[in-house]
Parts: sequence; structure tokens; C-alpha cells
Amino acid sequence: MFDFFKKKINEVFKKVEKAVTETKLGQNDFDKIFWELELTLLQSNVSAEVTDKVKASLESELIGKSVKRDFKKVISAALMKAFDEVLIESKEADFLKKVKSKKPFIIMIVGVNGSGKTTTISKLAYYLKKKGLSIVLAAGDTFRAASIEQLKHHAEKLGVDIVANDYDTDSASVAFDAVRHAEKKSNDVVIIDTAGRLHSNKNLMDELKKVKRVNNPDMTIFVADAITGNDVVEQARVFNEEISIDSVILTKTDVDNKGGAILSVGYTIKKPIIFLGSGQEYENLKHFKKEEIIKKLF
Ligand SMILES: Nc1nc2c(ncn2[C@@H]2O[C@H](COP(=O)(O)OP(=O)(O)OP(=O)(O)O)[C@@H](O)[C@H]2O)c(=O)[nH]1
Ligand SMILES: [Mg+2]
Repeated sequence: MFDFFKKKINEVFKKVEKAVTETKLGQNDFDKIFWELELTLLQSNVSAEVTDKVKASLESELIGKSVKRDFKKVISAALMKAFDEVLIESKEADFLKKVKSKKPFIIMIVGVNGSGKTTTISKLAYYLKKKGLSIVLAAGDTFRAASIEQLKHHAEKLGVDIVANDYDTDSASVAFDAVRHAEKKSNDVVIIDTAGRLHSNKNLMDELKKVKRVNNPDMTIFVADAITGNDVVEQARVFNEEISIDSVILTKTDVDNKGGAILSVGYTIKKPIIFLGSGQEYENLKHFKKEEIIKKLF
């Protein structure tokens, strides 16, 4: 997940340790250290905003401290503290409590094309079913060829209900039908799939607003591909401004070796990452735990 960052940061430690001259860290030495650290953070796809925040946190933590002896340990600890301030967590128990607080609980999934929305919906359905909840999926992507079949395939494999209509029909009304289905069949959770769209496409964003207005979801989750790196931050910002999102799921963390999106997206929109997707199997969805992530950095 952070292979690239780890490799680079170790190079930085070796390089800057020699450059530090004073026993107690002064501004000059700090600037030398951060010059290199900043490059590593940015190359690891950490957003500029988060990099600035990390800088401020490190500055207040390190200046005046003696770093010469345990250089690597002191700087790593300060970085871990900085990321602890940046990452936002939502406890798994709280997530489940929320989902169980209303019946049916309506979850709407949004994101750009190919970010992993439909796959993540199947993983979420698998996860929630294992927690004893009954699920209905709403095939709200009536736009992309084969999207309905893709969701139907998952519903069949998972043994969960699905409500679908034809292609080019109204996405909001498919979701509406799924909610009625859930009310009738006493399903606990409705998960609405939507077509992928670029955050810059106004017409498609308006369609998403309609799905949201008609169905009033209890939770809107933005699904993004971790490999997209820095772009995820901009996407999340626009989706949040346009339709207001509650939380984030990052996918493909199994093939992302930089991890910058994980470290940046929550801070930008002040919303938690709730799950990380880490593969193609239903089990490959892990609850986001801040402590685990920070440990993985070093
Ligand atoms: N390695 C890996 N691949 C993933 C993960 N999640 C999704 N994928 C793959 O990403 C591709 C796109 O996934 P979809 O779920 O179809 O994405 P989508 O956002 O629904 O796509 P559109 O509906 O076209 O916008 C598929 O090949 C998935 O198998 C993950 O966590 N890890
Ligand atoms: Mg899809």
C-alpha cells in the first residue's frame, strides 16, 4: 500500500540525517529536512493541502527538539502524529449501528467511471448480509452497456434481491422502485448503483442530484480508485459540493503502491474513509482503521 513511500522515505532519512548539524533542530535544519520530505509526500500522491498541514504539524513538533541521536525514530514519530491529525476514521460499530437505525436504510453509491462502484456494492452486500441484514440492490446504472447484467450476476451469486428496469430508463425511478420493494419485502438495506460520471459533466451530475432528491438516501458514499492518486481529491471535492457525500470508499488499494489518496481524501472534504477495497473477491473489503494505516507507513 505504501511501498513507494516507504522506500523513498528511507532514502530521505539517510540523506538528511547527515545534513543536520545542530543538536537541537533549528529552522534551517528543519527546512533542509522538509525540502526532501515534501518531495516524497508529493511523489507519493499526497495532496498539497495535506502536505502543508503535515509541515505545520512537524514544525511545531520538531523545532527545538534534539533529533541527532534517534533521527529516524523522532522524525517517523512526528510524521505518524501528523497523519493521525489528518486521517478521519469512522468506527465499524458506529457504521453498523447507523445502518441498523432505520429500515430500510438507503445507501447511494456515486463516483467516476470505472472507479469500482458496482464491485464495491457487491462487496458491501456480502459484508452486510454476513452481519445478518437483508439487502436489495437497485440497478440504477441504466446507462453503461451490461451494467444491469453485471449487478444481476452479483445479486444471484450473493443471494440478495435486485430491482432493475431497462437501459435508458430513469435511474431515480429504479431506485424508487427498489425502496418500495424493500418496504414490501422488509429488506433492511437498499444499495443504489449509479452510472459513472466525470465530476465535470454538469448534465450527469444533475441526474445524480435527481436520484438523490427523489430517494433521499441515508448515506451517500463516494467510491474512488486509489490509483488515481491526487485526482481523487479533486473528484471528491466536486462530488461533495454538488451532491454532498457522507463518506468515501477507496478501491484497488491492492494495486496502488503510493497510498497518497488514502492519506489525502478525507482531510479535503472532512469526511471519513469507511472501507478500503483490496481485490476482486467479495471478502476484499476492509474497514478503514486509522491506526492500522499509520502503522503501515513505517
Ligand atoms: N484490483 C482491484 N480491482 C478492483 C477493485 N475494485 C474494483 N476493481 C475492478 O475495477 C474494474 C471496474 O469495476 P466496476 O465495479 O465495474 O467499476 P464501476 O465504477 O462500477 O464502473 P462503471 O459502472 O463503468 O462506472 C473491474 O475490473 C473490477 O474488477 C479492487 O479493490 N481491486
Ligand atoms: Mg458500475
